[in-house]
Amino acid sequence: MTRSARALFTILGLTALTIALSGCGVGGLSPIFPEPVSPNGQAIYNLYLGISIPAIIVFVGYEAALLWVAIRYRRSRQPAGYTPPQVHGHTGVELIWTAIPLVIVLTIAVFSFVALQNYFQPINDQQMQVTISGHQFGWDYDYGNGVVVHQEGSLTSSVEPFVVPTHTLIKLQFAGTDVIHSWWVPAISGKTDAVPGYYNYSWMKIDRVGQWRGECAELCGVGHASMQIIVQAMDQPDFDAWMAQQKAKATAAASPSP
Ligand SMILES: [Cu+2]
Repeated sequence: MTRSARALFTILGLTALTIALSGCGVGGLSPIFPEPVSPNGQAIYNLYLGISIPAIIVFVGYEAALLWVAIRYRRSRQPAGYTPPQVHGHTGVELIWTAIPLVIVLTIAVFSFVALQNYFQPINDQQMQVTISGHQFGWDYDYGNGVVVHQEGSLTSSVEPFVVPTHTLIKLQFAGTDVIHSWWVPAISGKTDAVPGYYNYSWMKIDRVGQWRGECAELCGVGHASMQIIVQAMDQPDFDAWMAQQKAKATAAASPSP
């Protein structure tokens, strides 16, 4: 094996190892798409697979053809002074390699547009609404009943979870109080910017109990890394108990004993 071939295999091996290790989810977010738990997250997941699988097939096929030509027709196998056929333009081939990518890009555009229309518009039939505001550096979740969860923390500290009930359509209203942040929990929905001055909207509906991780996806300053997100879904009775506890805490904080 030549030196360059060995170097190539080393790089490929290290890349594979990096991806495998970061996929373990030791503290960090996985580079592999997580299993979606909300219908809008499922829509992104389906698009992701629909685009990635054909793209991987095209990539592997193209690279294999390129390598085959480069090896099979390499200079050392040709007679000395050999000049390959000189081809200048071919209307048929040029039409084909323009039309195929055009069809591919238009197909992706149509599917993306349909997903955006179906799953990423503000909703009106919500059963609950939470206002999420991003600030330097953390998130506040206002349930609209006096309870606000403050979420702040990096990978090494504990992060207060944003608690939601299962089987409930929750409208999310996003605001920014200083600079632009972006709320992103890959398993639940797409990135939604929290912008000062106006509201952005998204929603979630989670049908099982669990915890999902996310983080601020817009570089917002020196404490950006401490804008970690944890969403915790509980069944309705557990959620009601949690909410009662939070209400008691909020009342106690509002009226401290003398
Ligand atoms: Cu941020």
